[in-house]
Amino acid sequence: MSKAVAYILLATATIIFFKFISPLKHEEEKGSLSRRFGYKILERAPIFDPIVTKIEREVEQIKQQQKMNFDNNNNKVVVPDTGLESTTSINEVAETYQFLTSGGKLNTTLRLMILFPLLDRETKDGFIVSNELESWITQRALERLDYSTQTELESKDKDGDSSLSFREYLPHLSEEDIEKNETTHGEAGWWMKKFESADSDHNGLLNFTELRDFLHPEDSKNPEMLKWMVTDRFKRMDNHEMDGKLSFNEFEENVYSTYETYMDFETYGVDVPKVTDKFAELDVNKDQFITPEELLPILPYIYPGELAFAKYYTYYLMNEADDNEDKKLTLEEMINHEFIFYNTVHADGHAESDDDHDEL
Ligand SMILES: *[C@@H]1O[C@H](CO)[C@@H](O)[C@H](O)[C@H]1NC(C)=O
Ligand SMILES: *[C@@H]1O[C@H](CO)[C@@H](O)[C@H](O)[C@H]1NC(C)=O
Ligand SMILES: *[C@@H]1O[C@H](CO)[C@@H](O)[C@H](O)[C@H]1NC(C)=O
Ligand SMILES: [Ca+2]
Ligand SMILES: [Ca+2]
Ligand SMILES: [Ca+2]
Repeated sequence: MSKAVAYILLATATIIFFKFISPLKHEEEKGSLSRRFGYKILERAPIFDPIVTKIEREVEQIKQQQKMNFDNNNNKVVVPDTGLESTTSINEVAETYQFLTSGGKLNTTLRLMILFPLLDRETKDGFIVSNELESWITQRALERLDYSTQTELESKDKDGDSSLSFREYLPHLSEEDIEKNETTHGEAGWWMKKFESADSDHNGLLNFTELRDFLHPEDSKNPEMLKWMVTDRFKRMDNHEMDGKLSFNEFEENVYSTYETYMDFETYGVDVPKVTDKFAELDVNKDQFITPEELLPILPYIYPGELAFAKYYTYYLMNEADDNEDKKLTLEEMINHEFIFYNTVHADGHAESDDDHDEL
């Protein structure tokens, strides 16, 4: 990779980040979205265009390389000249090139023209319906989960068995810490419990699938992992009694409003149960408390993960771009609303392991 290419990639990424973070001009007009919620979706939504993801990752690598050169050369800044060759073929860089305008920005109109037929798949009719959009965006979310899991695995798997032991994951913990088995948030015992919940075959190692659950509990299908997550959140919210269950007041104060916001969005406000009704419905054994198990049915609404946000992003895009309100997007409608497809502000691939989005 030449200096010029690296420079243009950096410049492009900067342009993407700053050019497209424009105010959400249209959302207020249609009424169903609060400004705050719109931003929240864009913060958590997957990146729509894989080429943007690719550029971001290349930029990340260049930065890493620069940092290494910086460190190795006693604070002398060195522009990398070979930094990407190991993981990025010249072809891929060249591919990126064809989509740049003469000003070196990504030509998003051209990109949408290229992507449109890839989305218009289930019935190739020149329209993108909600399902087609959702499956595309969900795929982007899955790729992102896999990428961050792979990155974490590669950086920590010292013995190369494609799994992580507890010590590989947290090498800084001392024997003493582990001995003490302190279970408050962030201490050895707390990590251990989380690790064990993710280790579904209990062999003391997290393979790729188990590690992904560990890193992204909200997106897990492992019931143990989900139960761990809810129990953990309850502990931190339910600080009066620590009984691990929610009373009606705790439910109303800490959970219901989040549920209501997402439900309101998903159903366009027509099907949002009242707090008393929802509490009664979830409290299956009628003891006037909600246990972590009883909360499982509404988890995607209170602790939405990447996959839930893929769905919300789909609704958002449909809502914003469907000018003639026929529940389908044409290429023209998408191009008219280009910026919302290139407006996500997520830092890719570096999700923190203790993934606290703190909705509650
Ligand atoms: C982007 O690409 C389209 C289609 O090739 C082209 O018509 C348009 O002029 C390009 N825009 C810019 C700013 O280069
Ligand atoms: C830590 O304590 C928990 C219960 O609080 C227990 O289940 C677990 O086995 C203990 N682990 C170790 C390594 O002592
Ligand atoms: C990881 O282990 C679990 C439990 O044994 C298994 O279901 C899963 O397929 C494994 N994943 C991979 C990538 O090997
Ligand atoms: Ca290992
Ligand atoms: Ca395992
Ligand atoms: Ca339409």
